Amino acid sequence: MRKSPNFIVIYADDLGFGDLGCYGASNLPTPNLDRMAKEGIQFNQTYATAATCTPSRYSLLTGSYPWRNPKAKILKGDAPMIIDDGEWTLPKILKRANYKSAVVGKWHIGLGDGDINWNEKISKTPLDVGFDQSFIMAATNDRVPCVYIDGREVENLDPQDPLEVHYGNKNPFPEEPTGRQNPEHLKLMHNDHQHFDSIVNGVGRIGFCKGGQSAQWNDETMTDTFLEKSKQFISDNQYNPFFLYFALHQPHVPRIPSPRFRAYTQQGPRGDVIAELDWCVGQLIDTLKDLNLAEDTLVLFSSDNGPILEDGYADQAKELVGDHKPAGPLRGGKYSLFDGGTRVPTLVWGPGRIPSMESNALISQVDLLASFASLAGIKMTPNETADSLDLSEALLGNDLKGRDCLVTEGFGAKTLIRKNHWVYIPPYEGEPLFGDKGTETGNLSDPQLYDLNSDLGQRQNLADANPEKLKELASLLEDIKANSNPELERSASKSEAIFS
Ligand code: NG6
Ligand code: CA
Repeated sequence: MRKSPNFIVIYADDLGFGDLGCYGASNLPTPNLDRMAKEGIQFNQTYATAATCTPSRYSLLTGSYPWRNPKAKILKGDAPMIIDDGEWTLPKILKRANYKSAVVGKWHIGLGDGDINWNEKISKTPLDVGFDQSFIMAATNDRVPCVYIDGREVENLDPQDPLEVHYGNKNPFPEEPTGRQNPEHLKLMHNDHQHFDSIVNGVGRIGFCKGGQSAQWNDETMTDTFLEKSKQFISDNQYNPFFLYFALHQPHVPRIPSPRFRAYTQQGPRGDVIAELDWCVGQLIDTLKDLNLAEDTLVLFSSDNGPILEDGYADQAKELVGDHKPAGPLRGGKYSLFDGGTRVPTLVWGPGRIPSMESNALISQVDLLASFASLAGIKMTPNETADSLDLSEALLGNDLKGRDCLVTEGFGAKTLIRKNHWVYIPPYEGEPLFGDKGTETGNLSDPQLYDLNSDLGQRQNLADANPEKLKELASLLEDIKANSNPELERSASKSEAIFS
């Protein structure tokens, strides 16, 4: 077994804490992920930093909380790159130990540095923030452009049919069909007023596009495409250390599985794409085994934010969900300040290195940067790690405690703090429900305090009953936001002790 493992992060999109068999889902077949959980560590207290995608992904890669960067909010498909040149990223750090890195799948952290010309080389891509290879979709699968970007270029683009992309209220391509004006072209109907712009593959997307026909992705083969690219990268790098960030699109909308998984579950497209995701993970694990890399690789599976049933398309997710609880016992989901927004299924697998167990260590995805660096034997200074703590011992199953506290955010960078088993949500204006999607936002004009030990579902607000705790957490949150992170100082003195 090699001392420093390869790292693979498999990142699902909008998968909830209750969406896998190993976390209690009873009528969704997720045998591969359940096996990973059984053979490795199932973490019950791991958090994405945000209840939406861009900010969580930004933190995972940079080791920095998203609310420190005002640009880290849900991005349009043509938004500029939000990682600055001077920022550390996981692939940049791992380069110090000669890791080769690739991103395959959903990016959504911005591209280019202003107006993108999709027909030329793109100036800022994952290749500019440390990745050696990149095969991505720009944003989400419900947003234009609906093309793959290989390195700096749109794949399969015909120069005779240039691709144009536009976001805004006014459609600059009135001759092209839209979901709003041409619903007869749709094979999947939108049910809000955002997912009805340009039609690609019979699905209305957010944003307008024109041209680039030959480059358009096929939603049904997207998983196979990403899987093939990942397998190729692993195989090409089997003799050197590597980091693969495999960012899958399931179960984000539009949920269009390969025909092999159509009607595979009782839960309609949302269940089917989760089954497809599970299959894909199984294929990746098989690849590692076939190449004899299983013992040299640490695979971490997680999700970027909590679940949502309906998010823009009439795909029967609500009607068919039955008894299944996508967020498990947690309150809220995607967009929410409650735990269902950010507490996500998290598995770590690595035969020979990772024991078979469950862990309640408190971990934030922001910690992956410092933890992977540490596992790769890379020494970092505290200012390089920003908010990221070295929780490598927790990832290996040796430290069962993890952090004391972490900050997460709901929709719109509204921050909250968890310390040990206490959660404090500051007073926030806004609707109690997110649009007509049914998710509870957690907004309340009064402060909220919950004790997760006695009240996992966050139903009993103890703010009035425990003013001291409330004050303690409120001031800790302010401290961290003002940049003095007490935990980081603690971990810095710990690492000095280790390295001196
Ligand atoms: C929202 C979209 C949603 C999804 C989300 C991003 C509407 C009403 N909602 O604005 O469908 O695309 O952005 O999801 O359009 S995320 O997982 O990438 O954060
Ligand atoms: Ca997401």
